[in-house]
Amino acid sequence: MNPAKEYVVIIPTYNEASNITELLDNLLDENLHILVVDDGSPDGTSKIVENNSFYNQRTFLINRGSKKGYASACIEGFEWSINNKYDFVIQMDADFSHSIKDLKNMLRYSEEYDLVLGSRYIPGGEIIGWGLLRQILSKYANIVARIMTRSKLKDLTTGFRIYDIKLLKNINLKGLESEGYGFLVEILNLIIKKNKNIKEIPITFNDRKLGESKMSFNVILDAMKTTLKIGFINYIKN
Ligand SMILES: Nc1nc2c(ncn2[C@@H]2O[C@H](COP(=O)(O)OP(=O)(O)OP(=O)(O)O)[C@@H](O)[C@H]2O)c(=O)[nH]1
Ligand SMILES: [Mg+2]
Repeated sequence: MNPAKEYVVIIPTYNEASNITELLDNLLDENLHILVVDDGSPDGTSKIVENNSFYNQRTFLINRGSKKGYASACIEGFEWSINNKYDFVIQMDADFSHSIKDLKNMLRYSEEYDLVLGSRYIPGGEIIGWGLLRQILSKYANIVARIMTRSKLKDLTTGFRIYDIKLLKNINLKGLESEGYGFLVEILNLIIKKNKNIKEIPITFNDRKLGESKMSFNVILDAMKTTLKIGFINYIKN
């Protein structure tokens, strides 16, 4: 693969000032383009992006001004990537839970598949640093998502992905309804229905070391509601 022009990394951010500088440096070292979609983080994340030496050359920013949520940040990033004629879109968190080492491995498969998923739940994949409750919740969320989407994929809630832009162009992004992490299952459900080639690659997911967690009971409840709704619609449609 030639990452010089056609790959863009979409990074949604909310209060990631402690992580973003190092992450941008690491991604720029890999010769990738980057779009940060920030929701007016009070900690000045967007200022740091604007001060990056490659700003508006290989590092780009959409500052949405106020907290509008993870899903719509990703979707805005996807639309921007289509408009700016990239060939592949990498979706990645800002907090180093997703590693550059795993990204390099995933990139080896990006041209062969429509979607590459960084998977925590296939052999070779792991999670480091999560407490038992969060591990159980994530594992069960995935079991439910697998049943609801009738898929054999093991990690449907991973936010570490590489999409072929043709795939994103084929999806009605404006029609995606769920906010938060339910969106990960919602968009994957549409891709599964289109019988696209999806590849899961094992990753090591590290819990964030810096910055505050945004995970909460409401976020989990919301994602669960979305997943059940998707399943209900899938089952009544056939
Ligand atoms: N633009 C935007 N980004 C967000 C929002 N919520 C979370 N993010 C970003 O989305 C990515 C994933 O969110 P995280 O908070 O790391 O979620 P998580 O990994 O499930 O949980 P923790 O790491 O424990 O916080 C990170 O880069 C966040 O900064 C939001 O409302 N708007
Ligand atoms: Mg995180």
